[in-house]
Amino acid sequence: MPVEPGAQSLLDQVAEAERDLVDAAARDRPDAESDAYFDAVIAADQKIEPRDAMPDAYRKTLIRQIAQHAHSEIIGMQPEGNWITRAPSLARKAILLAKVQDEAGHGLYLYAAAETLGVDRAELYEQLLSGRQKYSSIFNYPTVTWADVGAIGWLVDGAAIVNQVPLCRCSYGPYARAMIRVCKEESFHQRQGFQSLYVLARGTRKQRDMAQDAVNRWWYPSLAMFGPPDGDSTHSAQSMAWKIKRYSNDDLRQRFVDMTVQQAEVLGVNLPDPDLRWNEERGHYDFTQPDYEELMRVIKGDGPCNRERMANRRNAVESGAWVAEAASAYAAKHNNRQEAMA
Ligand code: FAQ
Repeated sequence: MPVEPGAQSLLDQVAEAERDLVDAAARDRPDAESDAYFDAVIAADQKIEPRDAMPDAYRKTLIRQIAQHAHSEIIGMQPEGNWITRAPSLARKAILLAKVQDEAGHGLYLYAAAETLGVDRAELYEQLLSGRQKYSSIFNYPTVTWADVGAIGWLVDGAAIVNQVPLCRCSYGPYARAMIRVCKEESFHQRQGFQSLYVLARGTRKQRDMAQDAVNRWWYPSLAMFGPPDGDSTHSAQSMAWKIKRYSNDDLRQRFVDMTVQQAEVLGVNLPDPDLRWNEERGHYDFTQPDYEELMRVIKGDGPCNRERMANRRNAVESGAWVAEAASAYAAKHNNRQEAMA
């Protein structure tokens, strides 16, 4: 659309004023290569981007956490993937397939976010397979009945959301942005789990027992997902100072309990904790802590399904190597053609 003559000069003036503002901001801002810039960005609650200088320890912490998170998403496909062939209806199968595919997608965004910190995805896979990097303890528990799929959606995705919504405000831009989409999808996952359990909890006696049994088995492992208690958490204080983590492990665990008690009432299932009760003074529910010694054993590789999960992962890498090679060859050919045309 043509611009009227008077309007053009106004637009030029606005553009010039904007340029002045940007120049002034650049003059006042410390050099993006400097430590002062990093400190100023963190203090102002802004985002650190891949091109910015950052302390080595900040970079290492992010690589550790984002890689562990990415590994959790892809290993996390296994417990529910176990039920895709046995879902009780076509609709449930389609929903479960979509959910498990979403987890793969989350892994991909997260590996991509980790790569912006200068590590190679292949290196991260290698560290997972060699046991040097971990994945969430929760995925080392078995899915023995169909109700476990509902309990994972409701409790595990529910816990994941409580932990991950604050990560949308993490100080590292690529991680924070990846978490926005992940959280939207996890929220849908949580609702489908709730809905699936809701149906079972209103079914036959056997279905109701199955739903309750699944909740009994997933409750404490879900509480343990939030990590060790604050007093034993090695990384929390520094990660909170850097605004990677926004809340401590115990604060998030409490938030999850407070939210879940009311949902259990709507579902009509019992949470397996005789000491769970509202504490008027604290304004929170009191609850029994999970077994943190068990959490440490599971993290170190000695949970009910650790060996099986890693064996499946290794097998997927080996038997799928030809697909990865073909995809890389195709991408290289496509790039070469694009470059030749350019
Ligand atoms: N499992 O000092 P802290 C999902 C380790 S995704 C294993 O408190 P930090 C979606 C910790 O790494 C679930 N290891 O550590 C889904 C550290 O070990 P290191 C994954 C654990 O990092 C749903 C040591 O203990 N979510 O569910 C665990 O400050 C359904 C000391 O702990 C994320 O990764 C654990 N539970 O806090 C998919 C979220 N807890 O490295 C499929 C991002 C602690 O010193 C189906 N991560 N450790 O040897 C985080 O928010 C944090 O990393 C925490 C741990 C909160 C997990």
